[in-house]
Amino acid sequence: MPLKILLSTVESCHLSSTKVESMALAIFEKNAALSDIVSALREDGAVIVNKLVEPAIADIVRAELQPGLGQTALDSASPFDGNKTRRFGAIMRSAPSAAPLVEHDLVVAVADEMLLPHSISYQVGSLTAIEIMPGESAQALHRDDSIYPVELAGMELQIGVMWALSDFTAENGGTRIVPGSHRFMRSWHLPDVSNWVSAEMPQGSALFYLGSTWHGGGANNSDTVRSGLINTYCLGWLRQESNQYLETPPEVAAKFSPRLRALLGYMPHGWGDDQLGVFDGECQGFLEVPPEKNWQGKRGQIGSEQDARNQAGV
Ligand SMILES: O=C(O)CCC(=O)C(=O)O
Ligand SMILES: [Fe+2]
Repeated sequence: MPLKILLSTVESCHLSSTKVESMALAIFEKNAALSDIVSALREDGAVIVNKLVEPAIADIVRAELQPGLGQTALDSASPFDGNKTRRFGAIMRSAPSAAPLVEHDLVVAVADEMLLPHSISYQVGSLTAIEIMPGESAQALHRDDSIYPVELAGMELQIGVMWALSDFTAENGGTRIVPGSHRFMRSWHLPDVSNWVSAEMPQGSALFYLGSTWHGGGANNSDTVRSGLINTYCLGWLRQESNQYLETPPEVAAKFSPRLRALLGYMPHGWGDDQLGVFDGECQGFLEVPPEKNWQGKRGQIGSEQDARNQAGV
C-alpha cells in the first residue's frame, strides 16, 4: 500500500478512536448500587454521587481548613496550581472532621473495586484542599497519574475523589472532566481534550474520577469561592504523592480509626515475608495487620516451608 494511503488510514483510525462526543457525567444518589456506580466510573472515567455527606459536614471541614488555606500565599502559586487558587495539604492535622470523608464507606468500596485487582491494599496518595477564587482562569487539563512513569493497560494506578465543600457550578470553577479520556493512550502529544464537561454538584457531593482521566480546575467567573477537597488513593506498592507520615505524624494519626490510619499508610502492604512498609519498632499509629479483611490478601506469597519442601522434592 502506498505510504500516503497508509498514513491517511492511520490518521482516520486515530481520529475516530479518540473522538468523544460531549456527554454529561452520570449522577447517582448516595443509596445507588455500588455496581452501577463502578460501571459508570469504568465506562466514563468519572461519576458524581449527589450529596454523599450532609452539607453541614462540608461546612465544618471547610471552616477547619481556613487557617491552613489562609497561610497559602497566592503569589507563590505556579502556572499549573493557579494564581488565584489556595491549596493546603496537611488535612488530617488541621481538619479532623475530614476523617469521615477520607475513610467514607462508599469511597473505600469503590477503591476496593478499582485498586484491589492490582494491589493487596491501597493508601492515600494525597489529601488537598483547593479553593478557586473569583477571577481564576482554567487549570490545564491533565491526568493525575502522570506522576508515575508507567502505563499498563487495564491497570488504574490511582483514583481521585473531589468533595464539594461548596456548591460546584460551571460558572464558579467546578472541576472539568473529559469523559472517556481514561482510554486515551499516554503520549508526548496532547490528545484532543476539547470535549470537557463541568462537574456541577451541590455541596456535600463527591466526584469520583480515575487517575488516568483528563480533568482540571475550571475558571471561576463567579463572585464566590469554589471550595473542594481532593483525596487520591493509589496502589499499595506505589510511593504516596504527598508524604502522609510527615503530613500526619504518628501522634496525630493515633487519634484516628484503624481504617483511617491504614489509609494514611500506617500499615504494611502484603503478607508474611512479602511485605512493603514493614516496621519493627514502637509506633502508636502503626497497625501490624490491615484492619479490613479485603486488604489482607495473601496473593503472590511464595517461600513457605511447603514451597521449600516441594522444591527439595521431599
Ligand atoms: O480544583 C480542581 O477542580 C482540580 C484540581 C486538580 O485536578 C489538580 O490540582 O490536580
Ligand atoms: Fe488533577
